Amino acid sequence: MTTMTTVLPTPGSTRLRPVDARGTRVDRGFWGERLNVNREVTIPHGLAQLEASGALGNFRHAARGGGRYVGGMDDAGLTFPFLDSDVYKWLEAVGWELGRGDDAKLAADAGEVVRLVTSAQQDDGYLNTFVQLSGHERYTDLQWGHELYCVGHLLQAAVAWQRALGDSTLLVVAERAVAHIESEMGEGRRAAIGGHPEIEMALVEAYRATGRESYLAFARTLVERRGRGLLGVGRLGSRYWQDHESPRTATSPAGHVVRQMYLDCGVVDVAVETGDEELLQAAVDRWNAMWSTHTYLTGALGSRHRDEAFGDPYELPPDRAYAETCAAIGSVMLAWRLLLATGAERFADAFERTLYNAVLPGLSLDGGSFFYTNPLRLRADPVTSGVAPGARQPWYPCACCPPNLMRTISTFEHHIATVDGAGVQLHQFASGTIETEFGGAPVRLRVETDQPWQGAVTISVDSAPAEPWALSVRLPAWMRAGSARVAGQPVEVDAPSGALVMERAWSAGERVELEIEMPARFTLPHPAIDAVRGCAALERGPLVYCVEQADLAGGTRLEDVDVDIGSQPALAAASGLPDEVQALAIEARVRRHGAVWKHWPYAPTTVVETPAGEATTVTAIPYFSWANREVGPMRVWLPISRTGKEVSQP
Ligand code: FUB
Ligand code: ZN
Repeated sequence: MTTMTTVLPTPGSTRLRPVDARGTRVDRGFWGERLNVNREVTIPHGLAQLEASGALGNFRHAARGGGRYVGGMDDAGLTFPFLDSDVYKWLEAVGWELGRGDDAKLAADAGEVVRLVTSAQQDDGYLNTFVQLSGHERYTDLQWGHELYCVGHLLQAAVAWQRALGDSTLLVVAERAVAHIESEMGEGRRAAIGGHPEIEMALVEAYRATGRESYLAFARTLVERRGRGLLGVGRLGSRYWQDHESPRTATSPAGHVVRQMYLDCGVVDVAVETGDEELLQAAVDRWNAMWSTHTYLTGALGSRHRDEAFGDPYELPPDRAYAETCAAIGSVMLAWRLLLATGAERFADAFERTLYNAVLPGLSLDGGSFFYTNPLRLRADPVTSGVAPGARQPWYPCACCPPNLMRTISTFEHHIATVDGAGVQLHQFASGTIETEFGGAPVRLRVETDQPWQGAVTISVDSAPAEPWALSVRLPAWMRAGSARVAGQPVEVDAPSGALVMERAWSAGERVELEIEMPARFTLPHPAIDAVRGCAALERGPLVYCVEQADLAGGTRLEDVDVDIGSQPALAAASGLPDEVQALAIEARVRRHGAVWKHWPYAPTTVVETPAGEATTVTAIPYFSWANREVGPMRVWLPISRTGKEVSQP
């Protein structure tokens, strides 16, 4: 059996190698529950929605050779030509899920969908139901048409089925579709690229899965062709699709966030497989610029609704955050690749922050509804659109995010541990087992933890090679202090070092007991993030917290609450949320400013006292769990209590 994992670099091309996810089982604790909900609720829900949305019907029509393409329609009446990709992402999730464990019903349902996809393919290998049904010319709208994007997702689903199940049915379909694209715009043919990157990383993975060199060469060509203006400026400018500058030289992220993230995944994949250090460094430089000036506290990306794009550096308004769920998913995909390529744990830190606080909020706790955008503040009585509603929706006309969540959660186990020439590295904390090998001998680790709620992580070595090897455990960037014992003996823990590396001849039965202190902490924003100046956010461990109207006493308005950052928040219970959800109680003040500003929301600096307000305690909940009760105002960034003068009208 091939190694089951999403990203499988050629041996020697990256610093770290993923372990075979067949040997990793997270079956309890926080992530065990998330995986379970995804499998039992979200994925079956996805199939029903693919049917209801018409995405599956499009394949049926295409198989019959005619019918109307059904493609969403947003507020502006736009049809989305990429509904095929919703089906492929769902299939990818199912492929990985079936690799995790049999499910006869799911296998039968998915088998039907695979047959449907197969039957829609045209004799010459072309496959895109939008083009087939709408009568558009093939490959004439590369800017917006998503033909390459959809085939990219098909390829990724196909690789999942091949790696997880040894089933190549989809791979045959996908390879025929790729061959068709290659015949049109492959090496030495029409110099063209797709408006939405995706196929680049899929081609590299297909190369890794099949050994076909032409896929890697084509991926590289697509990367090298970018930045030459081949797509034109369109209605949003060439930065929108990262065609303004070569990915080899661009030092900052630009344009549509998901496009940039997917492109950079392909860039890193091409770079490591071709040993192109310059190209890899360019991706790292862009990532550094992105992380230091374009990233929300939650790890979310994208502050412009109009073009779903990065804003200017530090343009990170909480209420106007676009923060698309797919952008966060693209970010964790990129972080994983950069971790493998460089071995730097800061990418695992980014993965953790983004996964908990920007990906997971996209899904309701019950697994049946989704956010497309993930703002860090919801005002009272907001005017929202279909894409940015205040409450999660069961599906969207543009449904890129829901099945993307499904495949991301299904592959959580792929991203926990790696191996290298020195030993095994544990990057993410989740209760379960990891089986891999080192130096030809089996290694079996058992992890027990109540992360993200408690700081204890116990790793038991069940089996290990006789020779010394290094077990490395990430020390999270949020960690300030902690302690550890190895085989009962205390060892020094240097939090800023990023990892606790323990090299020894491990014996079965020995344990690492890591205790990470997890006090709640207030976090301040960079002064240039003007929209949240004078505010603080609350974090604990890997989680970002927020205050939701549902937790305020009757009559208290969220915008009247400010917080005392000198106080130490205490653990508290969250009412109306699952018992496991750990809330925090914060010392706060409620100041009713309302009437003072009634006629004009500005005032001279010279007048009147700050309302003293009333001291109170407010409950904060993990941001990922917001909007699971009645929908109401929410904010991550809370005004800091100040004494002294405040402006008000005489
Ligand atoms: O264009 C395909 C997907 O739809 C993008 O990645 C998302 O941003 C949404 O626009
Ligand atoms: Zn999306």
